[in-house]
Amino acid sequence: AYAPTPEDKFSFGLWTVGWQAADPFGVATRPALDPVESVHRLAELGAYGVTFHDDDLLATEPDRDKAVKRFKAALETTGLRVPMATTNLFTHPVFKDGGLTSNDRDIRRYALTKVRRNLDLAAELGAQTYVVWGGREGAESDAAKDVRAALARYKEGLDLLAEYVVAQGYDIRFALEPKPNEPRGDILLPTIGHALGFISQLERSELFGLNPEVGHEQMAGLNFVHGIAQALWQGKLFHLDLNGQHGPKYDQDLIFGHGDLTSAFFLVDLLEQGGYTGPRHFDYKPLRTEDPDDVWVSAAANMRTYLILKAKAEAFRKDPEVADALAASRVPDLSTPTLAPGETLDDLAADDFDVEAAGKRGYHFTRLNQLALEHLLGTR
Ligand code: 3MF
Ligand code: MG
Ligand code: MG
Ligand code: MG
Repeated sequence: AYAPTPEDKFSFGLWTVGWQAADPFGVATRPALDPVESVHRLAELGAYGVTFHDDDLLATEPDRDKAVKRFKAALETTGLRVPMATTNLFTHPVFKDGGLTSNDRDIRRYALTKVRRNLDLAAELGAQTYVVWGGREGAESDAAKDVRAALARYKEGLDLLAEYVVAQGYDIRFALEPKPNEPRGDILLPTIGHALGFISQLERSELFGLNPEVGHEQMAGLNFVHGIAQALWQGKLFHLDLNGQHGPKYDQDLIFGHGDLTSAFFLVDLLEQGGYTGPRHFDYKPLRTEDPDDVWVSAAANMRTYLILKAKAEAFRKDPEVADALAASRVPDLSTPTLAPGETLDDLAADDFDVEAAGKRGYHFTRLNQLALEHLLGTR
């Protein structure tokens, strides 16, 4: 049981299993990993897809053409798909003040060219989602960045890239990935809400959605399940980054479920019954303490945890006592429109409503939440 298959649509970034674990205080603890090995190992573990930044392909082969050729051959042999690709606009010193929103115009022009080159490869490999994480688009000082101008340049860049995708006839949509901070003191588009608001300003807003990451919202103290629900409701959940985080602190990128487990349970419940059909993509980091073999133990753990939570969520939804508790809490009633067809606000004035009595009614949410916890803990 809980053995992943490609039908589960699990995917991993090359940069996740390939992370060498250098951090701000220490050097790498693991050797560079050949992307070809990652493709083979992920396929053996039952994954469906692999995703990459342009530069991830160069981890062990500096010649881009050769690296792409070897990567394609590995995809061919294993049948692994590339559902998503993205651009590294954060590692090289040239991007220290951002890519699409750097104060330096030459750098903004170079960033656009770098994205375009990898968009061509993404299209060739059949990726339908192109993620934009603006990790260096931000500032440490409010004097250093004209945020309104930066947003205008962000829009200019994304409008140009969308225009390019349409002109080329690519079947690609963009997914913006919000993050509040790290590596910049403050990053533009810090949360799901900011990103949704920004998308409404883009010329081809229908081509833009989100790639929310569990840990990024939790770093901002926000409820990830609520954020995902709103993205789904607005038709903007194009992709997502699953991982784990323990509250507001540095970006931990723990294995999925190894952070806030209750939130992970309700997230899987929402994804499985909320109409999300895209990849279940993991953006995590194998712990710095782990050796090269442990890396694959950690990759497998992400998928296994997801499948266990999926089974738990299904059991929760099928439990007659849960159905009873949901009804007692009037959860299903929220789906009933507040006015009946044909009614107007005027009709409400005629309601015979006892405010005092209604104010005394309890919602019994404690019983409902305890039932959820007991399913999660395995006692039901
Ligand atoms: C950083 C991230 C990024 C993005 C990636 C695009 C390096 O916190 O989450 O990972 O996910 O650039 O998918
Ligand atoms: Mg991240
Ligand atoms: Mg993270
Ligand atoms: Mg991410």
